[in-house]
Amino acid sequence: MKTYLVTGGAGFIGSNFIIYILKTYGDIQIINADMLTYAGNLENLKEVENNPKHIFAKVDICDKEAIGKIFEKYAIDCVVNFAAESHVDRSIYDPEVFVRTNVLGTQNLLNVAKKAWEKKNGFDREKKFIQISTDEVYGSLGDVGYFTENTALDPHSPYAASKAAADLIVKAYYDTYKMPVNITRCSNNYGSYQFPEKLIPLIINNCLNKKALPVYGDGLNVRDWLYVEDHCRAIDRVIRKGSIGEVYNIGGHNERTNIYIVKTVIKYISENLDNTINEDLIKYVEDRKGHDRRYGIDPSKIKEELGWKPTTSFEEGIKKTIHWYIKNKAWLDGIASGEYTNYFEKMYGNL
Ligand code: NAD
Ligand code: TDX
Repeated sequence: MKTYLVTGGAGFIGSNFIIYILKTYGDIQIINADMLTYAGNLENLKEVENNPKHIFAKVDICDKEAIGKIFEKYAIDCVVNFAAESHVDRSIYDPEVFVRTNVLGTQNLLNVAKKAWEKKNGFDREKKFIQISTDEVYGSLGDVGYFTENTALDPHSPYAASKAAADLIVKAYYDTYKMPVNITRCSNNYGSYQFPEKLIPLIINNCLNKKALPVYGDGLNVRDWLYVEDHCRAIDRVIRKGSIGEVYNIGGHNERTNIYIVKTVIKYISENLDNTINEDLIKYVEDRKGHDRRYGIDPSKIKEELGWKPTTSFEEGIKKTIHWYIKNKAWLDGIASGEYTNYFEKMYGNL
């Protein structure tokens, strides 16, 4: 039996990852350390709530003592660090917590893992620290070209800068101590359990509630979209086969403009649920400060070296996703109250 410490496992990608791992393997138990910020939700883990191989601990990754206790109690084989403040717009309003969690939290996890794993003659090669990072650390692309693992880091938002700083600390633990690490940098994810502050679930939620659909700037910024289960399979591949110290970009060449995404959601909902929903709901609003124009991942390395490729096309994934939110409207309604209402009003005013 292997034991993974998954941080941020009550968030969007972390919960999908835990469900994927427990469904796929019988010999892995997961300690899920999540502080349950506004973005953490144990409802995301209903599918595995009675599974004894999922052990939840309400823990802040910055808390040395609490993380230390987890390592004392369990023989952790692998840390998968999803825990983060993850929303660019929130980082523009309030960067401080991004530095605290994303930078200092990652450093704390590295340090506790190092103490537990380091032996006299170095590290046990079976142990691994996986840092879940993002394509945003590379900055923004023009109309051509892609981010490779060798692209220089050039983050723009406070969120992206905090993730880039964390990546560099992880790299330093490899360069200095030869700690067994990998960094993964994935493009925009979409799928079930994504918090409705992010573009796709926000647009779906607003369509379902017949509210205006905010599109920043000219709507022509491009993001490279990956279905969350494909991301989870890629991380699994990196844990099992990734060469120590390496960075792996993850993406599936699914670049779309934001306005294309918004129109796709409207069309699906109009054809399948409510034909009164139409493009009149679109509202162009003030652009995001420092808005990156285009992201595009070159996934050649993970494809060639680890044999991973995405299995869900964008057309299939977006349909599955919209359908999931329609079926799970109660989950959305549960979130879209309280803190979310205040956030929405602060961000979008009276749309
Ligand atoms: P999310 O915001 O949905 O979830 C983050 C989780 O971390 C939440 O459950 C939250 O409670 C927890 N958390 C926050 N601060 C914590 C702390 N101090 N201690 C313990 N737990 C804490 O985020 P997500 O979209 O699932 O992203 C997960 C990771 O993947 C992040 O590191 C993010 O940078 C990265 N990533 C996300 C995307 C994307 O498109 N969503 C793409 C690439 C990389
Ligand atoms: O209301 C909106 N209107 C709009 O036009 C929102 C919320 C977003 N947008 C635009 C901004 C972006 O160009 O849509 C695009 C996607 O925005 P987000 O969903 O906020 O994602 P992004 O900023 O691209 O960052 C995401 O991908 C990389 C995740 O939030 C990060 O955690 C991840 O690292």
